[in-house]
Amino acid sequence: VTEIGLQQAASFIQDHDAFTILVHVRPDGDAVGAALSCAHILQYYGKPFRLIHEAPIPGKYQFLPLCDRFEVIEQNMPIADTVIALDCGDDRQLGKGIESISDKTHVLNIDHHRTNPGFGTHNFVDATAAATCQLMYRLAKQLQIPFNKDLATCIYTGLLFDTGGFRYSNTTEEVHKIAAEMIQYGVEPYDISDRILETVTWSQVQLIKCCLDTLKRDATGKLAWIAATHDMMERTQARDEECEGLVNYARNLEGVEVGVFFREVVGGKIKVSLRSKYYIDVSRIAAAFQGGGHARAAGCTIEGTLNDVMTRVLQLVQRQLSAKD
Ligand SMILES: [Mn+2]
Repeated sequence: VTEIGLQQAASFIQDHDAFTILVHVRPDGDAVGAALSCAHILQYYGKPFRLIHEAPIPGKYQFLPLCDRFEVIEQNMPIADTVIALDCGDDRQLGKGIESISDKTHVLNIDHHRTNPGFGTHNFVDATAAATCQLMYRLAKQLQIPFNKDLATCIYTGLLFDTGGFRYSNTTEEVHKIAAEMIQYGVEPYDISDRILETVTWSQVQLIKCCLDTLKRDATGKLAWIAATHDMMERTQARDEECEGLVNYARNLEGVEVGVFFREVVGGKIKVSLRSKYYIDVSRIAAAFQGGGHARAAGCTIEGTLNDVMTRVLQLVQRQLSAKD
């Protein structure tokens, strides 16, 4: 694994000519914000770029400047010479995007997941960053890109999203300082929070109603979980990304240390989201099931039935919890 610093990441952009920008599957505010920040940087240099994804970007991010440049390619991803992969904890997170990478592709991996194995040819990974957009900010500064409202809006969106509206444990002085600077460039904090964090769709609320019926906690009260079945997704017509935040109904319960969300996905698999409050490193639990993430927010996808996967994951979490008693 070649770890590179900020200066070398900047050189990577200066030294290459045409870029393909990739983000993780089911992109979130940080992934889309980072991709579009990157697009703005390349645009400033007049360097051609493509934003490629296997599925359409969720509607709530469409207001972000340059989001219309995303191309949906479901089949035959074009092989790229130079890729910038953003906010991808590992190369499986690239989904079909991985098909655009050959042995000859130069890959700059910019990320902040502590479980990132360094899958790029160049890896600019800083797990102390709250968001990949925080790294994009540093990169833009290093490259002396003049900030404007568009670039600032993309960076601010990533910071806002990955800190849960400046509330999570990754909210630092640097995060607030960058956010304040972005506001100086014209970012409208209320407009972005309303779009990204506050607005819920009707189908999302119908799904929340169903899922709340599944909310349970263990005898210690330190572990709680919630689930969404195929049937619930179908009945409510909710899209995948509308499951975002459901894990917090488990996590936010008073006395709970670890909250878990289970969702049936296609192919007999269960997607698991883990959140913790103070002392359990959920990225380790996710890693035990070939997943990854951060200390307080992680995830994995496990083969098996809902009940089977629940038992396996909850047992492991309980073991971690009792080891800390
Ligand atoms: Mn992120």
